[in-house]
Amino acid sequence: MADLAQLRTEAEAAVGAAGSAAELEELRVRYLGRKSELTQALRSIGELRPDERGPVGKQANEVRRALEGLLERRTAELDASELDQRLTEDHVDVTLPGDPPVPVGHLHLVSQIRRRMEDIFVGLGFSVVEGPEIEYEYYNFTALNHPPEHPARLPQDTFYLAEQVLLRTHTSPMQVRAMELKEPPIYIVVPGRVYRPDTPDATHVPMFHQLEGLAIDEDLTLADLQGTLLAFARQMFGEHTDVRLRPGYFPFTEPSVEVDVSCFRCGGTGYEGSERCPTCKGEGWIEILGSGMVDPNVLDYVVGSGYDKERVQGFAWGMGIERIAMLVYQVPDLRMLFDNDLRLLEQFGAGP
Ligand code: 2NM
Repeated sequence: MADLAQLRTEAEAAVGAAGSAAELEELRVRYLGRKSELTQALRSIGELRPDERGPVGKQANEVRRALEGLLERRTAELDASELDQRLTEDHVDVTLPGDPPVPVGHLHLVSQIRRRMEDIFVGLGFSVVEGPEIEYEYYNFTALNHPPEHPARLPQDTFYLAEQVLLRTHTSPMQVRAMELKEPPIYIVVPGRVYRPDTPDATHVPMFHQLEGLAIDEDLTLADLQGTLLAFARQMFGEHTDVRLRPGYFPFTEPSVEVDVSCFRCGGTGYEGSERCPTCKGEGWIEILGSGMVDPNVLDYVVGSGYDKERVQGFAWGMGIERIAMLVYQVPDLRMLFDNDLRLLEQFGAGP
């Protein structure tokens, strides 16, 4: 007859040291299985003397129950520690930034500047609106107060697709559409592609981007235009920037003004040390856009929508996005913005 007390001690030590479910299963077979000493002992109780059968059977059953209980507890313990381990090792911090396996790209310089401009004007209360690139001559010229003989209408200066249908030469036609669609107040900016048949050089390409703005409201004046563009200039070029308005001419505004910003490179001095500032060519000022008070003739074209010209005034402006990008990124030749040479593009990786 096996020594049940010793068997129990040995089995308890083995189960306590087991480190996996598989090991525990092995031990269950070894100590409680059909061929185990304990099972054999229980089976052969009948062969014992009658007075031994009671105490031995009792002890053997106690050992079996103790081992069963121990195996169960050890199984639960191992399950729990395995879960703990998985929880600490496998945790994923979803707040960490991504770690992409390949470098991510970024928006083109023109798109970056376009978005910065949109953000600034949205901050000033303007909405961003887009319009068709294929336009009617009516919206591109007629409603914008270009007389029939205006030279910009000639095929030398405008891509015609059909009679009275063209590629827009500015985004202003969408501003006429906006005025037809909605009563004042209107505060919109219209970014997008525009087309003019120019031979490419350092300052001309046949397709470029504009961002135009339009404000229509009661009692707007040139001072509102100046304040709006000053706020824009300071956010775009730096808080110390000044703006200067010079008289200009556009068919759709009266009066019209050319807008300069003080040079953000030399601070308006025109000098960098004793050298002429290369950004403003020594001028101290840089022309960035054209603008003016919307000509009453333009309002007349949309007056069907109930504008009271005695009270409703407007100002508008147009600027080239590439021109601003060239200034900000110090790109010397407009064509470089269309070459898509990575040696240029990879220098300006801000933002997606
Ligand atoms: C410019 C300069 C001045 C302009 C005018 C209008 C409209 F629709 F209100 F008549 N839109 N944009 C405008 C005025 C554009 O670009 C240099």
